Amino acid sequence: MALTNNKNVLAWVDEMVALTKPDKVVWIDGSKEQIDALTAEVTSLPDGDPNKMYVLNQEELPGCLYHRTLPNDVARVEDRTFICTSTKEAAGPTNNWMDPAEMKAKLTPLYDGVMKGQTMYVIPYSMGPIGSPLAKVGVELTDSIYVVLNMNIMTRMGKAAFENLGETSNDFVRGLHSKANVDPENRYIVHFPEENTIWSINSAYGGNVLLGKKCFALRIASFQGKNEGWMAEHMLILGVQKPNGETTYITAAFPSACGKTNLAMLIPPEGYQKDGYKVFTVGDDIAWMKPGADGRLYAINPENGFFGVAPGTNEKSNPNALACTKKNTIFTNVALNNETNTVWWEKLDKNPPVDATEWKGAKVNGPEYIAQGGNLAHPNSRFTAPAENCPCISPEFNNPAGVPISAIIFGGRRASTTPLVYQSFDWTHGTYIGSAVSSETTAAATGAVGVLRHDPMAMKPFIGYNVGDYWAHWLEMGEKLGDKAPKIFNVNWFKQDENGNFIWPGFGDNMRVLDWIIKRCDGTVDAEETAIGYLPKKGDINVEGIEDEVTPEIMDKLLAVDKDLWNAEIAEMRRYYSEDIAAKGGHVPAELVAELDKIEARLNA
Ligand code: OXD
Ligand code: MN
Repeated sequence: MALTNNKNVLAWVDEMVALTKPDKVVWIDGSKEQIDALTAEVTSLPDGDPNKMYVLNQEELPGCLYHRTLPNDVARVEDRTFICTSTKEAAGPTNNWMDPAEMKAKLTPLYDGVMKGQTMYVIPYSMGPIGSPLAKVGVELTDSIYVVLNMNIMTRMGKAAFENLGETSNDFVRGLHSKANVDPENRYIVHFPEENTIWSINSAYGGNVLLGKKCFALRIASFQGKNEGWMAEHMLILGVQKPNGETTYITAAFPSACGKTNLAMLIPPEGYQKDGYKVFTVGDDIAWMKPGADGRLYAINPENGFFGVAPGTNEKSNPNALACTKKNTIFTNVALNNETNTVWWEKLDKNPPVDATEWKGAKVNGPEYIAQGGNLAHPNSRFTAPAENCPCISPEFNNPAGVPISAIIFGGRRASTTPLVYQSFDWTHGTYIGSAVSSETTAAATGAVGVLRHDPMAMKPFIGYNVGDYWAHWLEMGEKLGDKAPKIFNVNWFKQDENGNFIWPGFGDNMRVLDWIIKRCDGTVDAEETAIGYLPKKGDINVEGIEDEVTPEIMDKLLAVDKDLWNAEIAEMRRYYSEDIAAKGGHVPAELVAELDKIEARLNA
């Protein structure tokens, strides 16, 4: 039975049913009975069925399920992801583009009758706490129970999501997903931002099919944010509670594999814990931010769970994330320990299961398989875990008003050039710093130099419109926020010495950098004015307890601003703006080019 009398929802569902022709349509109300019944159905499928999910050891992992996707379908597919705006220019140089009508003509035959013999699930969901002025409604149509069960963790799913939609509102995002034949040649992840619509076909991997996440909460939402005066960003949100009980909220944007989930769930060093510092997680991947009544920028995490990378997660690297996965979690493409019917992944511990099933489904001897160079878990294997499982989840997680943001941090993986931390002079300079976010990959085998990958604001794969207009929107937001704007910082946990060793311990010790950032926001610490921004003065990064590792000489290296390297950095940014962006239809704001001139003048003064 339809769960809404919203005319636009009903008309669109009818239209998509006529196109995909399912045998049955089931509206997902979010009730436990319905979830239990779907779980029973999907776990009783025969082995070998690609949709099959498995029940794990219910004593050790209560409520946990396991699933393997097809080997050709294990990650987001950026080359098959499209932004279909009415002009190519509106999509800009960082997106694949096709004319919306042309794309629909191409995909309609693929969707025609694709759900024959199957059930279509209609999933109403809210991104953000239901009733929050920052939240938005989505409806995903899918033929996958795996999608329903994952959306149940990642979003506020079910009838309640329709509560505030009313009969005539058109403000909901239409997502159509079919796994179809999971055919990589016909796999498309397509966004029609002007129509609040997403079409995803021929994939069953989370990042391509949980349409609330990257597709809605970043690509569509960034477009909505530009038009409606708010921001959708690829940012974690954390709160640091100080000994006086006050909490400072910070967001941070890093490209993939730079430790967003780890920073979001950071455990402070012992000295900080003794002093009474606590870190709370509001989100690990996405922030929606809007000015509040007091003029400050407020953020919510639109998600309700964590879709985290499993390999590398362990008791040392991120005990809080590991704790999240102990109940009501869905594991995808990790390895199975057949003896205990539990899960395993690389770096979970030093004991790979002897009786193992690797991520493609073959029974193997774990230690031998690894010794031969195999991965038991796929490197992009995932856990889908409810946020409420997180031991350090913020008490403000469900606050409809969001949390006021004092600082925005950008960062990437840079072996040299970029110091451990620095602060922008102002919002415009901070926007420049965001536009310059990049990460290096090192060709370890040959010891070759790092290859720089630009990833502005860590949003390159997720900006739903012209990247230059996105930068302009950042500048406009700064103007609107004025002196209430968060301060903007850049961090680099990945600086190396001449021998390629990391010289900053990272992980929990990143708290020491957050401490400086918070003091800058509170106005309780001075800074060194340099050509690139404000840097910590000598002695202002607390190294108590790590003095042996981070000596004054190392700290000097961590905070060095090398004139030649920075001149090269500026030259590269000029090339990037002109060749990669402007020459390809991106509108680089003049204010950002002016920042390059200013940094260069200061460097060479
Ligand atoms: C990502 C993710 O790819 O969060 O950024 O999955
Ligand atoms: Mn992400």
